[in-house]
Amino acid sequence: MQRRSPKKISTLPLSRIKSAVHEIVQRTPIHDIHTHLYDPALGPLLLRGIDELLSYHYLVAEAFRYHRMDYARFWAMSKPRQADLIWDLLFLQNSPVSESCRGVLTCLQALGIDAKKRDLPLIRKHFEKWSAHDHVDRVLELSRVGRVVMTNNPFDDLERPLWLKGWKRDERFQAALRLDDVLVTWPQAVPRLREWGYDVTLETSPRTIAEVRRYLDDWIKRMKPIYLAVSLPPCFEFPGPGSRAPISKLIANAVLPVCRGHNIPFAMMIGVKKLTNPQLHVAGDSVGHADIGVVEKMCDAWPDNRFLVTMLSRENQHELCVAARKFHNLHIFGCWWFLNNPSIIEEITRERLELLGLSITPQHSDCRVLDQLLYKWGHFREILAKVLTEKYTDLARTGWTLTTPEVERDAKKILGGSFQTFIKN
Ligand code: FIX
Ligand code: ZN
Repeated sequence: MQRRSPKKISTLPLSRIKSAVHEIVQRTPIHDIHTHLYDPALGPLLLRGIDELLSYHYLVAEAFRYHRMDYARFWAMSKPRQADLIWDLLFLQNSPVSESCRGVLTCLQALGIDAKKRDLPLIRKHFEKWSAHDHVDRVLELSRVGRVVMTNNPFDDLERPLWLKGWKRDERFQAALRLDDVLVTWPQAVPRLREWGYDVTLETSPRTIAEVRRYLDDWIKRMKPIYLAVSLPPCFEFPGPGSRAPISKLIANAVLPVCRGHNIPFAMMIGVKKLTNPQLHVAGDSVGHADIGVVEKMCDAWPDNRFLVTMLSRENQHELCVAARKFHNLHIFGCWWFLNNPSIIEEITRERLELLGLSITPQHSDCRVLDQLLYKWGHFREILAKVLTEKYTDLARTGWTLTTPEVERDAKKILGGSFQTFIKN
């Protein structure tokens, strides 16, 4: 039988690269590997709608730059009243030029809600008609986000009982077991772990280490997390054998061995200065430059562990790329928090592609409000398409030819595929 020659796939001419890349990046589904969203079955834990969008802690911090209201008085206000104040200050009295404000408008536009009338009560009415499940379906479809990784914390008094009861999981929402309470505030964690039947003491004795491992095993079995995660301060030090600090001993002797045993990565989010202004609550965290040497030494000391790392300081980004070139058990991700602005996203994405090719996950959304998926990914896709177009154009100018399936393959990797490969191997 005559073998048919493989279908000839036409190459992309220079003139078509831009439109092809933009179209492909726009339609490629996303694996959003770090958010604060929840399976809709978890009810009120999943924040959604205009009042949550406006009272997002990024906008709270920005609004306080325009008013001197007593902090306690602001926090005593209801969410709708906080939203009214923020809408007035950041959208009506001043043009909403900040990324967080523009994001709210992008969400409304994507949902087909007209903000031009600037009628907040009318905007509220639009959101009232959607049930949580319909809202989730609509936003995931519009944002083309296929998978969302949650941030799950057994120390959260609202969340823990829901996990103990169990529910039929929405497979679009994957779990990540968060360890800040155990690792960063160990003294406060001890009594709670003991209350839950884990025989731990403040001293991180071998018995305590064994019991922390049991705690991790129990929650890994319950949550089936795709990674364990912790947010670390800029001063976090290498948890070497001689370290005395509980966090170091717990990471080295409990977390990393458990991650190896379950073959799941450990995610370190490094560089947060917690509650620099405590009166701003969750909006009060700041940023500090961390020592990249800690990341390098951990990747070197534990070659059988896989590390997902994002760093909060812009000044850490280039050295994080170089560290990733040295260790294939290090996968870097996201333009986190204060980096999630177009000017910095473009700079970081460009340097990552130039130093690491496609072996990265350049963005996560960190969404706290469901609707934010629409802006955090809508804005990022534009920037990614622009940077990728430049890179492919550079290639074309060397005479290299590109096909549409190759661009589709690359976009899929960058928008979650490289992460999926990393967590599997
Ligand atoms: O530690 C984290 O997961 C941070 O992303 C959050 O604490 C932070 O408030 C946030 O949502 C940033 O985008
Ligand atoms: Zn986060």
